[in-house]
Formats: sequence, structure tokens, C-alpha cells
Amino acid sequence: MGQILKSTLIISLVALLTWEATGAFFSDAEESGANVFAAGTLDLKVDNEDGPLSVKVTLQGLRPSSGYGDPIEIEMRNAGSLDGKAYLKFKDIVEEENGITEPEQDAYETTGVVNDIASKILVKVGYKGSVVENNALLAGIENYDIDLGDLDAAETATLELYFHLDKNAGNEYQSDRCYFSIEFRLEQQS
Ligand SMILES: [Ca+2]
Ligand SMILES: [Ca+2]
Ligand SMILES: [Ca+2]
Repeated sequence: MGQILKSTLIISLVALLTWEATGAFFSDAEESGANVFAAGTLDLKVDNEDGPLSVKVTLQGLRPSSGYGDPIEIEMRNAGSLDGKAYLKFKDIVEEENGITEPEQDAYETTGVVNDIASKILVKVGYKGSVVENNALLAGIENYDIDLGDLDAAETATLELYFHLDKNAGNEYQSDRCYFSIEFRLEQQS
């Protein structure tokens, strides 16, 4: 076999093997476009507001009493797309004498100065028609997370806050007042 013929055969064989390796077989492929991974949302609205919220509780002229009056109703809404759990917290309590009346001054002769009205204010909390906290002292639940319950995506729930001044509060509490903040919180369901 001549050298040229041998070379031609080798080249032909290589060409055949290459065709075998890359030659067309039946195949089929499908594609799905525009796939997406996006985070959901959790967005609490309180009376349709975002913070800083307006004042929710303004109770004036309270007197010692044995029961709660009408509640203060607050609307909590989860405007997001994820289910959540709602919490409430009373915090930043500041008590002040707000002047000392004459009967209060007289009482001080036996009680000494008394300026702790938050420990005489009773609190009841309702959420979606159920009582979640009852007869708690405002001072006693300061900075405490009150677990309200579920607030699902797009759900609106009514929160009811009741307050009254303990019937055992004597003259040493006349005119006394306290300020406090209320934190409303929504956390995602784990
Ligand atoms: Ca919000
Ligand atoms: Ca006072
Ligand atoms: Ca006082």
C-alpha cells in the first residue's frame, strides 16, 4: 500500500469516527422561562396606619371602680402576603403626680408620698373576641410580650383594650397620671 493511500485511509477512518461521535441522534428539549423566587411580605397596619402611630389611649378623670367600662377598639391588619403572629407590649411607663390635691396631701400624712398609679391600673385585652389578658396591673406587664394570636395574610382583627383604676386606690392617687407607649408587633409564622 502506497504511503499516500495509507494516509488517506487513516484520515478517512478518523473522519468516520468523528462523525460517529458528533452524529445526530433523536433528541427533544423543553424550556420554562420567567421562573422566579421572591420573598413574601409582612406588613402590619394599626388602624390603617404605619408608625409613628397616633395616640390610642386617652383616659381622663378616672375614678376608682370595680369593673371595666367600654373598650378602646383598635384594628390590626396584616397587609402582607405571609401569615403572622401578633403581639402587644406596654412600655415606657412614666408616672407623675400632676399636682397634689388637698385630700391627697392629707393622705400623705399616713401613706407618705405615693406616685405609682401604674400599679393601680388594671388592664384587660381582647383579641378577635377572646380575652387574652385579664386584670393585669399595667406596671406588672410593662415590657411583657402579650401573645395575641394569629394574624394571617390579608386578615383584619379587632383588638380591645380595657382599663380601670383599682377600687382600692385611695386619695393618695388623686390627680396622678401616667404615660405609656404601646407596641404592636407582627412576626412571621415559623
Ligand atoms: Ca407597616
Ligand atoms: Ca397627684
Ligand atoms: Ca399621688
